[in-house]
Formats: sequence, C-alpha cells, structure tokens
Amino acid sequence: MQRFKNFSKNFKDFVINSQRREEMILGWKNSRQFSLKKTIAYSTGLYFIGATYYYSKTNEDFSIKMDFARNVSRFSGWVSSQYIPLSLRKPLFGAFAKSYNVIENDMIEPFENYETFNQFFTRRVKPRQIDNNDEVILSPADSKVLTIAEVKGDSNILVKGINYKMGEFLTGNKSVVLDNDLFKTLKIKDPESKIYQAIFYLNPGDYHRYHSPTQILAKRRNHILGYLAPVKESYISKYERVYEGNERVALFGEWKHGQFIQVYVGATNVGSMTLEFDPELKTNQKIDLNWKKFNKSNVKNFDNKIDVESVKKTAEQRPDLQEFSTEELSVLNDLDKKQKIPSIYKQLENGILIPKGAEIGRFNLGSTVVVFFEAKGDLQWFVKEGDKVRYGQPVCQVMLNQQTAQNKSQKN
Ligand SMILES: *[C@@H]1O[C@H](CO)[C@@H](O)[C@H](O)[C@H]1NC(C)=O
Ligand SMILES: *[C@@H]1O[C@H](CO)[C@@H](O)[C@H](O)[C@H]1NC(C)=O
Ligand SMILES: *[C@@H]1O[C@H](CO)[C@@H](O)[C@H](O)[C@H]1NC(C)=O
Ligand SMILES: CC(=O)N[C@H]1CO[C@H](CO)[C@@H](O)[C@@H]1O
Repeated sequence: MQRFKNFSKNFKDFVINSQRREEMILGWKNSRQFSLKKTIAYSTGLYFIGATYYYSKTNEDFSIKMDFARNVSRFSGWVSSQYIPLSLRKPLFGAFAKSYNVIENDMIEPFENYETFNQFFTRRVKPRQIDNNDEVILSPADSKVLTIAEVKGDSNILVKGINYKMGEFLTGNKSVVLDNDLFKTLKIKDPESKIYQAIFYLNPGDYHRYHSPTQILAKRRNHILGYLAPVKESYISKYERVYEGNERVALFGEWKHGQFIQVYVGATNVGSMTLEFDPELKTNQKIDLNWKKFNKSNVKNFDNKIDVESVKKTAEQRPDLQEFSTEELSVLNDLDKKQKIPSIYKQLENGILIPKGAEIGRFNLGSTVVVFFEAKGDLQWFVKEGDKVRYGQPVCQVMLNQQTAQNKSQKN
C-alpha cells in the first residue's frame, strides 16, 4: 500500500510539478539502476519471444499468428510515434545510440530535435559521395552483407543452410516457381546474362533510409501482405519461410544491364516501409477481413500511358475543357500523376526514373533489403559476406570482358 502511495505521489509530482520533474529526471539519468539498454533489450526480447511462440506453433491457425505479430508491430509503431518531452530526448536517444552503435558523426541534427522515436530512427544523415561509374552498383543501405550469390533458379540461398523460394518471394503467390522458362524471363536484356542477388541486413542503430544502388527505371511495385517475423540472422538461420511469409514491398525496374529488383522486407516491429514516389503504398495496415479472403498482393504500375478513363473523369470535372487533342490529354494525365512525386524523380511514359544514390524510402526500424540484378560478363565484388557497408559504398562492378582479361593478366 505504502509503495502504491509513493508511486502515485511521484507520478503526480512528475505530471504537475516541473521542478520535481527535472530533479527526478536528473536522478534517473544518474542512477545506476536506470539502464535504457536493459529496458530495450527486455522489451524487444519479450516481443521476439511472443512472436516466435506464435510462429513456431505449427498447428495454430496461421491467420491468428499473423494477426498477433501485426498487432504487436502496429502497437510498437504507435509507441514510437509518441511525442517525447525535450528533456528526455538526449538521455533516451543517447542511450539508444550507445547501445546500438549509432554513428553520431553522421547525424545532421542533435538528439533534441527529434520529437518521437520514429523521427530519430528515420533521421537523415550527412550526404555522401556517390560513385558515378554506371557499371558500379552501390549498397542500398547502411547494413551488413548477409549473402551475395548468383541465382540460377527458384530456390536460392538465404543464409547458410536455409534456402528460400524466389518466385513466391517476389509475387506472394506460392504457385509461381521460377524454374526453367519462367526463370529465363527475368533476363530482359540478354538471354546470356546472369542474375545475381545481394542481401543487406539493417541493424536497429543503422540509418534507416534506403537509396538507389544505381540509376533505375522503376516499372512497378508489388506490396505483399504478410507476417512480421524477425529477420535477424540468428532467427532466419533457424526458421524456414520467413522471407516468403513476411510483409514486403518488391520494386521492379531496369538498369543499364537489364532487370533490377529490390525487395524491402518487413519484420517484427517494422511493418512499415515507404516509397517516396508512391504515396498510395500503405504497409502493415489493420486487416479486418479474414486473411484468406484478403488480397495477398497489390500491384501498382508506374508507367504513365494515357489513361482514358481518368482523363474522361477529369474532363467531366472541368466543363471548361470540352475537346482535347492527344497532346492535351497526355498533359492532363501527366498533371494528375506528376504532382504526386518529389522532383528528384522523373515521371517518364514507361516508368519513374530514379537517379543513382537517391533516397527511395525508409523502414521504421531495422530490416532487410534484397537486391536482384541482371548483368552480362564478369562481376567484381568489392565486399564479402559479413561485411558492414554504408549506403553509397560500391558493392560490385560489371567488368567489360577485355577489362577482366587485362586485370587478370596484370595479376599474373
Ligand atoms: C489484433 O487487433 C484486432 C483489433 O485491432 C483484434 O480484433 C484482434 O483480435 C487482434 N488479434 C490478435 C491475435 O491479437
Ligand atoms: C498464382 O499463380 C498461378 C500460376 O501462375 C496462377 O494460375 C494463379 O492465378 C495465381 N494466383 C493469384 C492469386 O494470382
Ligand atoms: C482484390 O483485388 C481485386 C482486383 O484488384 C479488387 O477488385 C478487390 O476489390 C480487392 N479486394 C479487396 C478485399 O481488397
Ligand atoms: C580491381 C581492378 O584492378 N580493377 C581495374 C581493372 O582494370 C580497369 C582498366 O584498366 C581499371 O579501371 C580497374 O580499376
């Protein structure tokens, strides 16, 4: 009882007495017992245990398990968007930064300027030098390289001992198996090309925005609804089907040497992925319908062909414009779409052009980016599995054949 009285007195002081509040916060800051690292570790641990529990019970109804993980993630999303008083920001974000090795030198603004955890997670960093050689592919994010490999069919290595199914991963449809003929359709530039994959894992302390590894013409995206299991290496090394099951956004496009696909994978507490040029994309939304009835994937095309229906509608709302020439129609249609995307991207007729190194979107906590690309000839990798990389850092380069030969003979 006494304890409860003390607690409620302290609580009341904290709320209404600003001097007491300052004292208490100072006390917490100096107290040995107050360890944010511990608190974060325990609560994250609890989330993971809960999610793992639901995930691993195989005879449970999958839709219930999924609902649970999504609810947990939506809740932590809500928590991380709550306003944090100025005096608490430095101690909270500072402790987080220490625990998760945030590179403070990289930050543009001081801790005090972030009003919520989410703002801090998704902070900007100082701009970096971008290698403009268009044969070079850059890292999309500050992250750890999990896997680099050539992919040859539907079943691909995720981490040692665990494979995943590429067709289902890209489409959300279990029946799509990228074997033989279907796999060949990935090579849009040259049937002799190879397809490579590189997987980048983001830690909670890393910068959370992802950037374009090269100049890309984005053609479409596929938002695949799903589960939110952890994507930590220790977890995906143990459980199969994490990548096939988790919520994700696949961005399909083209680069100099053909196909270029990026998949942003959600995880526990990270339901939320964004694309700067696609405001309609909303991830980890509440699903009120039965999971089985719900559309599993939502595709949006980024082309800008004349959409007669939408032009007609615009025309009905604008009686002043009675008759249109083809050019006027396309201008009208353009206006509709152009206003929605930031000016660093260019809306072209067959897609959205994203410059090399440009910001593409963000995660609300650490997660994973998987990159697939087509290239002919030899690749030179500048990184190896397990390396820490930063966005903008060169990851590999397509070698023109004679260049490779030259380099090889130079080595000998
Ligand atoms: C998830 O939240 C919804 C409402 O927000 C609730 O109806 C549902 O029962 C929750 N599911 C689980 C498994 O907790
Ligand atoms: C999944 O893929 C199969 C095989 O390509 C196709 O027949 C089926 O219609 C697809 N299902 C959905 C929901 O798109
Ligand atoms: C599912 O997708 C179809 C076609 O895109 C659409 O007509 C339908 O309304 C969608 N259903 C739900 C529940 O979103
Ligand atoms: C890694 C390496 O040495 N690459 C070189 C191969 O040869 C070309 C052309 O001589 C150089 O530009 C590369 O730097």
